[in-house]
Amino acid sequence: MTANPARILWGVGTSRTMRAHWMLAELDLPYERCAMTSRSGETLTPEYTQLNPSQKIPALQEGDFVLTESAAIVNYLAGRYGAAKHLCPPTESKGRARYDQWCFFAMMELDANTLYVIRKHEDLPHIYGEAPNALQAAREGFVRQAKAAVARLEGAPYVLGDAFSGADILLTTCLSGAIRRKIELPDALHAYLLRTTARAAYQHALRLNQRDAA
Ligand SMILES: N[C@@H](CCC(=O)N[C@@H](CS)C(=O)NCC(=O)O)C(=O)O
Repeated sequence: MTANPARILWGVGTSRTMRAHWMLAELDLPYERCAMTSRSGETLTPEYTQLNPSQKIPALQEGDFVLTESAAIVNYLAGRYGAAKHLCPPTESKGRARYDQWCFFAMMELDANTLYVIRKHEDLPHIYGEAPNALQAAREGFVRQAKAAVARLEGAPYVLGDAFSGADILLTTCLSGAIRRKIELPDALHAYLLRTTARAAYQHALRLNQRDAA
């Protein structure tokens, strides 16, 4: 892949930045990497705040167009450049509705409602406070919600069936985040992760998602 200054991905080092690097790798799109990391203060500069007023990574820039929110970036790239690779179903189809269902499920039930609650109260209590009850409920909530994915993945290799899609990028990054937090997952989800993380694009993105990637 050669660098293309017209496309820049801001951010490395987190499961959310990984989503964007992974989709870019699936699509073999050239881009420049701006390797800023979380909680380093780099997202707080006036220059970056102008780009992303929420002061978070990742952000994707294509010329004048700036897009934030990792799931929106994944879906934009898949929709705009991924038709031939079928990385997300066409809009207004039932397939797309099902795709959206899994994307929102991963982002809300797994990422926002449980993993991020754990992150806030386990890693950042000096900011968000100690909240052992919320922490315990979030850990149990993740396990309970993950059962919905098990029910789906016992009958199919990927969330949409036989084809890998952007929804698998979102789900995989949430499940990997849970494993890093020592949340026990059922065997069906470990088997799923073996399938998705064996992809060449995943391995490539994993390297590019590190600050010091060559
Ligand atoms: N909903 C956003 C969340 C982005 C987010 O929370 N990013 C974190 C890193 S994972 C961040 O940039 N935090 C501010 C900072 O680290 O300075 C997304 O999915 O892109």
